[in-house]
Amino acid sequence: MKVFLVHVRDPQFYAIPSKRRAKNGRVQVMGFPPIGIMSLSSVLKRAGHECVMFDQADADTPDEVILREIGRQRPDLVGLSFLSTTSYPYAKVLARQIRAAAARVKIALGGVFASLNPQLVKLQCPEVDFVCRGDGEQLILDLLERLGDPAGVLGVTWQDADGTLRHNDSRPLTRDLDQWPFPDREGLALDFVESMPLDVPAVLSLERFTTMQTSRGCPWPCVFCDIPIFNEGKWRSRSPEHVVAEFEQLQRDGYGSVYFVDDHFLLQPRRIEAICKGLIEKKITIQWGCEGRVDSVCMQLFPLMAQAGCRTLMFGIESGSQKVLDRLKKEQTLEEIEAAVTNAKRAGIQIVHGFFVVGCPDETEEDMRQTFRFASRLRLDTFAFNRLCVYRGTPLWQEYVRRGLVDDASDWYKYFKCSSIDPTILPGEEIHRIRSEELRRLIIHKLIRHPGQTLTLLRRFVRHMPLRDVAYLLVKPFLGRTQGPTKAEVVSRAVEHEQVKSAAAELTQLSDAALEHAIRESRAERARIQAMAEER
Ligand code: B12
Repeated sequence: MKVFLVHVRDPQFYAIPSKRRAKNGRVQVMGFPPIGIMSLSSVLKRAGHECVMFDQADADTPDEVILREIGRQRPDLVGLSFLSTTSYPYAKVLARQIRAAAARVKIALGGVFASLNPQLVKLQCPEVDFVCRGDGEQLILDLLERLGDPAGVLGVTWQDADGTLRHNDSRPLTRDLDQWPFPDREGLALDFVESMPLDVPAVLSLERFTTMQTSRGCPWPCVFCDIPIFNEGKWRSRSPEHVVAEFEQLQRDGYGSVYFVDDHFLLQPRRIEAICKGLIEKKITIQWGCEGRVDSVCMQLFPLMAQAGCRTLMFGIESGSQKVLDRLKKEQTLEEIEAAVTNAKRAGIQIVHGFFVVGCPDETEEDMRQTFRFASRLRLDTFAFNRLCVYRGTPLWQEYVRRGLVDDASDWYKYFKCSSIDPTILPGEEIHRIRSEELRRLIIHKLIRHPGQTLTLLRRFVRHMPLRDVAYLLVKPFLGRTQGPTKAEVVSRAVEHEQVKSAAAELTQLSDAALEHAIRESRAERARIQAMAEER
C-alpha cells in the first residue's frame, strides 16, 4: 500500500532561509528532523509498503505541493504527525484542506498531543478518520490491514458508520524497541543544521546533523510535563548494541553530530556505560548531546561520556529557589544541581546547558532573582529562561482545572503562559522586566568573571554564523523590548523573539473560523521577512 506521512509544524521555529542548501544540494533546515515519521517510514518500507514523507519545514514542499501530490499519487493513507499543542492548529487546517482536495483518502493523526486528546480531536476534526494513540510502529502496520474496519486495531479512536465515536483499547506498551529498524533519514531530501535548543537558536555545528531516540519515557512527576501520562509512567530503552549499531550506520552516512531526543537519557548507568564503551570501541567520531536530570546516578560516567563524544549535556534545572523546585515537584535539590554542572564541566563536556523556567506558581520576585543569582554561580556554558506554560495532560493543568483557572471543556486545545492565568504568579510585564534585567547582569557576569568560557562559546558560534549575528545574540538583552522582528533578526533569522512564542499561544486560542485566515496571514508575513533577508 502507499502511505504519505507529513510532519506538521509551526515553521516559525525554523530559521535558515530557504535558498540555503547543503553541499549535496538538499535544502537546509535549522532544527530537528521529524524522527517520528522517519521511524514509521522505515517500518512501513520493511513491511513492503511504499512511503513518501513530507516536512512542513521544507520550503520545496509547501502545502500546495503536498495536496497536489495526494491528488496525483492517490495514497491509501495520509498520516499527519505533530508533537505539541502549538502545531495542532496547523494539523487541523491541513487535514481540512486534504479532505477538500481528496474526498476519499483516509487520514490519520498521531503524536503526543493527539494521543493525549483523542476523542476531543476526533470530534473537532471530523475530516480525520483515525486518531492514533501512543507508539505508531505496529499500529500503522495493523491499521493498513484494517483501513475499512479498524474496530480491532488497538490504540485507534474513530467513528463508525453510525457516527458513534469508537475508542479502541490501548495498545500494551512494547518493551522490545530493538525490533524496529533505524529511522528512514535518507527518505526525506532535507539536511538539518544543529542549533542550541528553543530560545537560543545559535548554530552549533554545520556537520550533517540528526536526532536519535534511545529510550522512551520518564517516571518523574514534574507538574508541567505530560510525558509520564504519554508513556504510562514507564521508561523503556533500546539495548546498547542497537544504539551503537545505529551510530555506525550514521557514521557511514556521513553524519557528524547527533542529539538524543530521549525524555531522560541519564537513567540507567549500566546501559550508558555500555553505549559509551561501544562507541569508543567502534571508533565513532560523531559528537552527540543529550538531556537528563541533575540527580542522575550517572554522574560518575560523565568523563566516559565525554571520551565517547558527548559534547553537549542539557539539564532541566528549572529554578534556583528550592521552594519553587518543590512546588514544581521537581524532586531535586540546589546542591544536586551544582554537583551535576560542576562534574559535567570537570569531565570535559564542552557545552553544559541549563533549562530554567520563570513565571512559576507562587514564585515571588525574590525567587526569580535568586534563580538568576544561582545560574551565575553555576559553570553553565549556555542557558535559557523560558516562561512556564501549561498543557493539558499535565498535573499542573489538572490543578488549574480544580482551581477554576482553565475550563477543560472549552480550553483543552489551548495552551497558556501560566503567568497569564494564575494569580499567584507575577504579571507578565513584571516577569519580562525582571528577566531582562537579570539576564543582562548574568551576561556581564559571564563576560567579566568567566571570559575564557564565554569566548570559547562565541568562537564556536562565529565558526558557523556571521559575526554580526553572534554579536546581536550577545547585545539583544541590552536593546530593550523590540516590536516585531528587528533588522538584525531579519538579517540572521537566527534569533527568535518573544512575540513568536506569544503568537503561537494565541493561535491555539483562536476559533476554528479564524484559524485558517490567521495561518495564511502568518505565512505571508514570514514569506515577506524571508524575502527581505534574502534580498540583503
Ligand atoms: C524533540 C522535541 C522537540 C523538538 C522538535 C522536534 C521536531 N522534529 O519537530 C524541539 C526542540 C524543536 C521542540 C519544540 C517544542 N516542543 Co518539544 N519535544 C521534543 C521531544 C523531547 C521528543 C519528540 C520526538 O522526537 N520523539 C521521538 C519520536 C520517534 O516520537 P513521536 O514523534 O512521538 O512519534 C511516535 C508516536 O507519537 C507515533 N506517531 C507520531 N506521529 C504519528 C502519526 C501517525 C499517523 C501514527 C499512526 C503514529 C504517529 O509514532 C511514532 C513512533 O512511535 C518531546 C517529548 C516526547 N517524548 O515526545 C517534546 C514535546 C513534544 N515538546 C513539547 C513542547 C511543549 C514543545 C514546544 C511547544 C516548546 C516551546 N514552548 O517552544 C515546542 C513546539 C514545537 C512545535 N512546533 O511543535 C511537549 C508537548 C506537550 C504538549 N502537550 O503540547 C513535549 C511532549 C515535551 C514535554 N515534556 O511535555 N520539541
